[in-house]
Amino acid sequence: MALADIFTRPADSAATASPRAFGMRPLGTGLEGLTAWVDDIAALTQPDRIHWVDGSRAENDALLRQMVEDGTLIKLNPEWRPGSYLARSHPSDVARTEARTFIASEREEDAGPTNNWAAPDDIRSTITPLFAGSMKGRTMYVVPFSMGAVGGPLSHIGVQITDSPYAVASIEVMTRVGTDVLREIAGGAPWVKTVHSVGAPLEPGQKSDAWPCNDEKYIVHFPETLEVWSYGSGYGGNAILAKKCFALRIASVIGRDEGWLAEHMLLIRVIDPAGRRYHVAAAFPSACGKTNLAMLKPTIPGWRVETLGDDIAWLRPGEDGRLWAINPEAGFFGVAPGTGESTNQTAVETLWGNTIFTNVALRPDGDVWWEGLTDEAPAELTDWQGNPWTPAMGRPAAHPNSRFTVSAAQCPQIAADWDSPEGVPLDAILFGGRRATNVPLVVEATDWTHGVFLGSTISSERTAAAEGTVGELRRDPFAMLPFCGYNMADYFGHWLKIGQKLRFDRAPRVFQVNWFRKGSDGRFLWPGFGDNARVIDWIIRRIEGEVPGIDSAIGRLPRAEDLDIEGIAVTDADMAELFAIDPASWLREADLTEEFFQTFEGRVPAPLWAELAALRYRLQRA
Ligand code: SAT
Ligand code: MN
Repeated sequence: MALADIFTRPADSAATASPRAFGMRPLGTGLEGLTAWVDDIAALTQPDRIHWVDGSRAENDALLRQMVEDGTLIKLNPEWRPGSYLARSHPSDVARTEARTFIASEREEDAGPTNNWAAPDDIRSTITPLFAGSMKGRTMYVVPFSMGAVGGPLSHIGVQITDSPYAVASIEVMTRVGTDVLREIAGGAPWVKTVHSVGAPLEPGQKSDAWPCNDEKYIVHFPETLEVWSYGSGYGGNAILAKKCFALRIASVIGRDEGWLAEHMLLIRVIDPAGRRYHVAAAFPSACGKTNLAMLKPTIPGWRVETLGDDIAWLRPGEDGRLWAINPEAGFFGVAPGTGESTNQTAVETLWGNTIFTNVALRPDGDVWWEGLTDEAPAELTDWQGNPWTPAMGRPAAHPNSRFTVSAAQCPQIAADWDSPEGVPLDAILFGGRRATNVPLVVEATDWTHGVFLGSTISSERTAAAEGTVGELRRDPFAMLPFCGYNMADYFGHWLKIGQKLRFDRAPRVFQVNWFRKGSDGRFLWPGFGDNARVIDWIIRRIEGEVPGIDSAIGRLPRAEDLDIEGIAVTDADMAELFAIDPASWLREADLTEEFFQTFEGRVPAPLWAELAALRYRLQRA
């Protein structure tokens, strides 16, 4: 089949295909395989129309115009926010739904205790009837996309079928969409199948809700057949299947099998006053400041940061014994609240236009607002649900998980080579979370295995990015708890194995950081944001061997004099609290780690148990 024929295929070619046992039909490769799959899905979901997305500007314009007409998007005032739109989701569809997210591997132990497992056949027979006719009255879009530069050595291709034009517009920002990708498929490149339906079929003549969705939700991953099926939600990671579903859950499985890592990490280049360049990847749970760190403006003179990615990094050991990283995405899907001139000026500048906002507040002048954008709230607003709002009401105007979707290229400090196919060699890996107590500002792992141990024990206070009680402490190893597509204990083992492929003197050094420690008076001890560069400065001086690390029970700490705190309001007492290690509460953490490791029923690798034993030994003597 010729590439051009795809766009002119009659929509009714699918109607002749009969619904089959989905996922069971051998597809073959190339465009024939793709069109056979599209026909299968269309026969199942019965859309009115099929639209093959070519990724062109004209197509995107038409899509946005249609969504404005349908009431899904509100066009913002172009004087303030050109080319930008506001979407308001259904109030029940505002975050990833982890309880409805499943890993359907053949064997339960391959999903592991941290995932919801479902037997593939069982869950197929549950969801297939839901998808049957689920696109009636709607357009089915076929979106071919590439994660990483098209054709790059670490890039991977996917196709998303969706009945949500909002999802299409978002995927066009977040990935590389278009005909180049079809050309790769035509050339035989393997691709991941992702199917998404909001689960809101229309009767003839029925008008769609502005934000169609269904109370019943399923986000199902089939790691063995490289498929994702998502039903019922139009929001974020539930609907932009390229992101968490593919680039993390499915990609982590591909990485396990191929010898690389798919990680929930930002990626930056740090340039010191001498012009030396370092590459740092950092894993933090959702809504813990990854985007802020990715767009850091150092407060120490002479330092610069260039952004490479803010959420996902794919890491691959190179021939040279170093660990190479790419950002597979092409845009940012960032948390709006807390993003302002004083916290992330770069993000504010990035959002000057061409941005899709979701669940932020609308100003009377047709611009947007959210908590933290400015110190003072405007006198009146329309809140994220479309109701009149004034500051006196005492509730937030924007949803705490409200988001912006914007192209990475629009970031003023994006690295010129941010989408180079080979990526960048890593010098340091940071693990962090939101911890009010116990965890110091920064601690260095003594070696790779200790670094993997630190990653495996990360815990963090819950945020609004996922459903659940905000503030509750939960284990979030490598910030991958909701995103690892296979048994997390096997994943720890895979990290250890990757270390063996690196040259010991070229492997990135591993650090644990915590910007969120609070003093006994309940206030944050560390200013965070641009001042986090002071911690990175120490990290780089450690890499260069310019300063010693002080051995402690939990890892290497800075000497007080080596952390540059000149000009910031951090007192000696604050510094002492920031680095205080209380052996008794750390021993309690060690007990919790043991409990956590035990949930994996013997699968946690022995070197990590040895690290735990060594940690306890050091704490008991501290
Ligand atoms: O909704 S997403 O999963 O894409 C965002 C996040 O949780 O980080
Ligand atoms: Mn994330």
